[in-house]
Amino acid sequence: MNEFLANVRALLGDAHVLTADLAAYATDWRGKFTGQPLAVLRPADTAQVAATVKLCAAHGVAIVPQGGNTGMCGGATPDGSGTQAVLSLGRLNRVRGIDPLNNTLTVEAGCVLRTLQALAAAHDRLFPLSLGAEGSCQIGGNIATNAGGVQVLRYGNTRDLVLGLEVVLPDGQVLNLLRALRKDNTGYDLKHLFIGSEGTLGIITAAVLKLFPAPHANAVAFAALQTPQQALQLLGLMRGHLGDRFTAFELMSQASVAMVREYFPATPALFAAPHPWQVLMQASDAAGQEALDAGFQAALEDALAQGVIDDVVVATSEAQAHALWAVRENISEAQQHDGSNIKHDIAVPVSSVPGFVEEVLPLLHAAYAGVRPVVYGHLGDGNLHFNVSRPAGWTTPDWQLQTDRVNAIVLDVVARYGGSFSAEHGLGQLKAHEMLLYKAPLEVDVMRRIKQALDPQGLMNPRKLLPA
Ligand code: FAD
Ligand code: 2HG
Ligand code: ZN
Repeated sequence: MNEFLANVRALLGDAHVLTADLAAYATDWRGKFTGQPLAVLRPADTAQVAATVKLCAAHGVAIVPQGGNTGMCGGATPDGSGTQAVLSLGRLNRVRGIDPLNNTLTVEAGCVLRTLQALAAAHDRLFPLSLGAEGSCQIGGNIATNAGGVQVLRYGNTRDLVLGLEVVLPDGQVLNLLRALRKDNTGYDLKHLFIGSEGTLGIITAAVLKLFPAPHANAVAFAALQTPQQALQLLGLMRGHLGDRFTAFELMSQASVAMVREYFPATPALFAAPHPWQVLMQASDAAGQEALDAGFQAALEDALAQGVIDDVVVATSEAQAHALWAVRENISEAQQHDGSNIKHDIAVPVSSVPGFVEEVLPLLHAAYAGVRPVVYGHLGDGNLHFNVSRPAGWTTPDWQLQTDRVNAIVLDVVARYGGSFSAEHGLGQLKAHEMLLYKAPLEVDVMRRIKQALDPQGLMNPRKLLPA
């Protein structure tokens, strides 16, 4: 290891091979996983990433790629052996080019998502990926996890937003797939192998991203309703009125909103009395505000007239729209303050969400008196964060010991609905084991064959995504 460290220092410079004060790199955002990195390596560009990976391969050093370290599944956290190097992508933060006529942006992996959104806006374009961690997550991490977020309903998830990639393979070769084409049927589309591969097949160093016309009009509202079934009806109604202008549809249980109000006391009460379920909606349009407002208003009036919603608050300013969004975006952090919860990031067909929720909740309550399910998420995508907070009187460690049982209660029902045990966060080390429980053995086997073909030494993010 000393020889490896000496060589990598010669390559990157002493300042970019960290072996002390590594706490920020050793623990995940949730504080659930802590590892012990051999070192943190901070290459400056693709050539340095390639040379570093070659050096790791020559010395048999395992690599854990790390972007903004906001992942939910411990994918960017090394194990406790002290033998794995964290490869931090933060210095690869250059914009290589923007082509407004082609509607593309070519950037390096370490660019922070919010800076890319701002860059697109400065060119009167939209880069639509949007999620609570956007101030610190990096585009490389977004691509490696195929992140979802709050505008998938209209624009798709990260996979749909990537036209080209540059990847350093586990042997240190640079695979240049940086094409800015919307049509290209020349064999297997290799970029899709790396999107969502969570650092297990190579290191993403750059990408060509899709841009869209900038929305100049926005409408945001928070609606109160009684059941997820009504929320589903509302989704259909809003889309019927607004078509593709309807961009976000986020469901929240009352417990989720109450938790935000408890830990963020400045959060306003939006309705006179609590309602069992609430929905945050957004529509946007490249054309004028008046036409959008009229369509949005007509849709909401229709929903009220049909009794689909009980009440609604429509934002009348940008500041109010931000305040409404803050209620939704703060749920995750509120749950952190409340003590760790047993997370489920599940997907079922959109039409099955109400049935799924109605089936799981009684099972949980029967198993654990006083259990506090905090259910919210991207209903428009059939993706719920079905996070189960500990019952009153339980300590966090005691509750964590229930993880396998709680997982089985929730995920067995997900499986019966033909759903997914990880809709948008990936697997990392949190959910890798579920592969064996809920994926067909042949599917897992094909994944293992791909891993073996690209990473025969097994050095790229070992034991993440695929269980040992
Ligand atoms: P990291 O956490 O650093 O890494 C994630 C995984 O990608 C790891 O396996 C890592 O090894 C790998 N990786 C990172 N960079 C590279 C690279 N360049 N090449 C190869 N592999 C790499 N996720 C959603 O999908 N939707 C949401 O709505 C959402 N909301 C969130 C809200 C909050 C408050 C927080 C804290 C997180 C949220 N997330 C959400 C999860 C997280 O932000 C995303 O998964 C994000 O895409 C991770 O990016 P990152 O740069 O932080 O990656
Ligand atoms: C969100 O949609 C994120 O807010 C985080 O995906 C979900 O913390 C979670 O479980
Ligand atoms: Zn989410």
